[in-house]
Amino acid sequence: MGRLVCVSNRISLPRKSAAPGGLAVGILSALKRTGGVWFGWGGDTTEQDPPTEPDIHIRDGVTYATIELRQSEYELYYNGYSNDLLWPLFHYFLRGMRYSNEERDAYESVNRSFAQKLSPLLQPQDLIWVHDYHLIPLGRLLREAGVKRPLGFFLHIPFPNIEMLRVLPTYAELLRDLTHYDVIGFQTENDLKGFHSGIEHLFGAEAIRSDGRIRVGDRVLRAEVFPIGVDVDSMQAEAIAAMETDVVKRMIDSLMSRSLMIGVDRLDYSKGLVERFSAYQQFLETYPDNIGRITYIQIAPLSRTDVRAYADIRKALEQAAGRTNGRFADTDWTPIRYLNRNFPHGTLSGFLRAANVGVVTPLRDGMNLVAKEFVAAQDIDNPGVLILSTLAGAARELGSALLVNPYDTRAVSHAMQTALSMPLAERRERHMAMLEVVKRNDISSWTNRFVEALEASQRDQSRPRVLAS
Ligand code: GDG
Repeated sequence: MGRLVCVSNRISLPRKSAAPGGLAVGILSALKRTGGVWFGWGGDTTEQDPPTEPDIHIRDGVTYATIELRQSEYELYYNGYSNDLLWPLFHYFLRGMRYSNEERDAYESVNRSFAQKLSPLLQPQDLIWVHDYHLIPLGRLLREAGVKRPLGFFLHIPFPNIEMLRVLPTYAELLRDLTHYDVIGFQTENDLKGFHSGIEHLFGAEAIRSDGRIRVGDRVLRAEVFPIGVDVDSMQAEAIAAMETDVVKRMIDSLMSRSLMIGVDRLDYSKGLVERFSAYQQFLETYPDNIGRITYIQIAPLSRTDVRAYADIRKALEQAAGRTNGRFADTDWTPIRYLNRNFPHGTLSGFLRAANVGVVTPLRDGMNLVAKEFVAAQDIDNPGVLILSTLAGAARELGSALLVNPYDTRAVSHAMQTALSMPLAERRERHMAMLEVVKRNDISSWTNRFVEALEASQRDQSRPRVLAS
């Protein structure tokens, strides 16, 4: 296999505390297995012209190549086009989206500078794997820069159906840009269907071949489903070790034998936290026997703090947690412990293991790694129960969770009650079924399958006549 070169908007540098976020968690686990290069923005902005050459750090077989961005461009490309437009649109939040041509231009120009700085680093046998919605045009721009190697793209978030996508003034350009890659990966069948609907709209139904490959002009590309997973063995080992640490022991002692329900999410409106808090309040009202007997810990590290919608959701959550605590708390009990803190991953895994219930109720999510981490972290002899949104990609695989519609707060509150009273035999049965899937679709299977598809795509391009329909 050639050298794997992963490219993402932001990279997690070694020794800096890990930024919470599924993309970084996934890429780092993949690169630790294969070695290779991780290229992306290092987190620094400048008012002047950024240096033309990336900064290079090598650690544990991974080369980290980081670039700087100009502050003004970063705001327009990252806060603006990526997170005020593509993120809400792809998560079906039309009300939250805002289009600006200036931001669109900055998106193109930042992608161009990624291509200019990346292409001189590439070697003849490299396999290039671009990640996520910030970098959709990068494939086209790398081709323009003369890169001939296989190019893969993985979308970590949902891909909307064409009727939704058409709201974007540049939707055709976005779809065309995707066709410059050799392999396009999605989290679920549903996302792939969304992409197919766009391809059909733009190029006609005949562009989608019976073997699932897509023909655009004289190129053939693979669009497939690669559900991202977690490193199950390391998550299990981390969780077991974390139970012996002071921080996890102190948390468990502080529960005073109460049941624990936990949520771990970046603070993001797509994660359904406002609805979840309201479901929890309804749960305490509807099933008052639980008052004083359960503690709900919600860990929600801040993210994208410069984007307005994130400031708004933060305020709404503080108010919601305050309302429930104000109404139900006692001198020796707080119903919700709401923490906007970032914890080390090991500590989180201990918290997940200690929990009786994991609550993962996004309003829309590409996959949701926390759901899989919760399953991996459990004690198989006495596992907790997962409550999972049907609108998370993970629900496609974790059918043995208690599946809920996150908008239906009554159903979610009922699921909380069901989870807390579930007999051991049923908990074990559901957990075992989920663990099997989480193991099968783990992080190495995600990485290997994607890299294999990328290698196979080389053969597709070199044998166009065999593949012609
Ligand atoms: C995107 C897609 C898709 C959370 N808090 C802390 C922390 N985390 C870690 C979790 C988990 C990751 O961050 C979050 O991943 P998710 O998948 O849940 O969500 P997104 O960040 O939105 O990820 C998502 C994912 O990409 C991968 O493709 O599943 O659908 O939206 O690993 O454990 N990690 C640390 N401290 C925290 O406080 N260290």
